Amino acid sequence: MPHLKLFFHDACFDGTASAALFSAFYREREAGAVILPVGMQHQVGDPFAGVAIDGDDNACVDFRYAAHPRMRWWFDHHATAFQPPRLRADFEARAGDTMAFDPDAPSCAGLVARTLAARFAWTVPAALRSLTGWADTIDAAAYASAAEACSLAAPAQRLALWVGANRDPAATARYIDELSRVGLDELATAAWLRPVLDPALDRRARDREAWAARGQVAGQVVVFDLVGTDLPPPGFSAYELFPDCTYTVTLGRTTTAVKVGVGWNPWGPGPRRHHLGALCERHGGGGHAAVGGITLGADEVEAGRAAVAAIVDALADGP
Ligand SMILES: [Mn+2]
Repeated sequence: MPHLKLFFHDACFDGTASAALFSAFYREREAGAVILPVGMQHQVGDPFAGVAIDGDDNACVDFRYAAHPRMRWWFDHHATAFQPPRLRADFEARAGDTMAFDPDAPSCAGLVARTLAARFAWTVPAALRSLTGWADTIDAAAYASAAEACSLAAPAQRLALWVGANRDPAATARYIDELSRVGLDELATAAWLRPVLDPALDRRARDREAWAARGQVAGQVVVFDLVGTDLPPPGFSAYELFPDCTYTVTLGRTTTAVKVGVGWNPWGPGPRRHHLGALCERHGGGGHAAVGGITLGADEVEAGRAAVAAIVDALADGP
């Protein structure tokens, strides 16, 4: 039996959706193929260091390019896919029908489906057709409202929560395999997902109440100081809970770092008048126009609080 090693962006709805689509395609192409999904995480340095790219055939979806002669299939849409940038030359030289890169694609799942359809005349099975639309929406956060972004009503949104909460690689491999056969609606009813999904749903409801209680509104900014709690950053829930805010500033501490996060509310009342990455740069951080962050040492809570105060001041400034 030929073995395919399928590297994918782990703990990511789009990564697993891309892996499921590619699995469905590959099974049709190579009857009897055994597919071994391998979850990958971004890290400082080469994430493929020490990872064996040694399947009879090897594929990678929704994750950085590996300049390895045995990586035959590769699909990604991240602008940061080539690290260091000179790896792009290797891709340009090798990319044939089995590789595709499109940094403008809202999801990798969509890129996989489109590319395989165009080059191999592959038809996405009916049960998998809703996967690409949901991957586009979830990966690009293309929601009409904060409430929609935080909703867990749709099967895809509950499965995305499971994918983020699950820590068992064997369960993720089973998830990808079943998703590739039955699609989102049927998989979302699977009893074996409940031991991870139910606590994650409860936890989300509890965290939401705690964020609502802790958010401190300062003009058009809402601040979450989460140091000393076990709360994760509120993400889009901040904009659902505080719809009148234009920016959020979050301070949190993990075992290894104090982190400041700054975001702009895309569904909020005001335009973005500040470059949030540049604002964070003043305090040793960085980021993009609409989202920035600062990472400090785990014992630097006071420095983090000072940065939060300075950023709140800066955001209050201006028109
Ligand atoms: Mn993606």
